[in-house]
Amino acid sequence: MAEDDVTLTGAVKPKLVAAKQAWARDGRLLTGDTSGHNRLPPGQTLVQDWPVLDLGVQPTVPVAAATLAIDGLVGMPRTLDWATLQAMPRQAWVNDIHCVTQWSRYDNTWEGVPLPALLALAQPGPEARFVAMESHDGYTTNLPLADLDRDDAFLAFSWDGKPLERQHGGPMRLVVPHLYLWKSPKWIKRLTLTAEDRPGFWEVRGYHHRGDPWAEERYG
Ligand SMILES: Nc1nc2c(c(=O)[nH]1)N[C@H]1C(S)=C(S)[C@@H](COP(=O)(O)O)O[C@H]1N2
Ligand SMILES: [Mo]
Repeated sequence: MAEDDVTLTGAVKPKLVAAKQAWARDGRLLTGDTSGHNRLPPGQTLVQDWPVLDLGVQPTVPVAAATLAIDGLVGMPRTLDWATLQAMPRQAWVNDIHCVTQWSRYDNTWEGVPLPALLALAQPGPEARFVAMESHDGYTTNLPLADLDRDDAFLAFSWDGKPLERQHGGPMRLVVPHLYLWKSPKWIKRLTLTAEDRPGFWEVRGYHHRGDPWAEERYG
């Protein structure tokens, strides 16, 4: 096995996928209360631990394979390798995260590189309005470019002062804290800028294209 081979552990959990698809069909967890400016978004429950949520397949990504491609409607397509990413100016963040399966976790401390700095390296074209994101486990999700090109969205390498654990997307994942956490791909490998929105894994199964937790954009 070459040092840059990605290995996959586990199998996709069909029951989990079917259950979450049924939630979307039935509109579960919706409260109709989108007025508040509370720290806890409507319908959410605060947790102290950090649950692990994914399709059931966890890739092991050696740093030799930990590259981030930025392509599509860009002036300069890039494949940024680990050394290049580590050499970029780093920042720290403290934020709250919100999973559509109802849990929220406060005061997470992270280190990484802000997404505007990464996107700028590829020179997004004027027609680029959306981003299709792809991970090593085959997971995909989509967002308007404006939701990634903001200073609170970042590529994370560490959590709570330690390298990001594999189960949470290590060695690197995106974190987009103003939206539900399914918009924060673990084991990220590619960002493709597009003119049209391209729904990802959960979006084709009834989940929202944007996912603002305060507006309860769970489904649709
Ligand atoms: N690559 C990948 N990223 C993913 C997922 C996944 O299955 N694969 N699941 C998403 C969902 S639904 C959630 S809630 C968060 C969970 O992140 P955590 O396991 O670190 O809590 O990851 C998101 N990013
Ligand atoms: Mo989730």
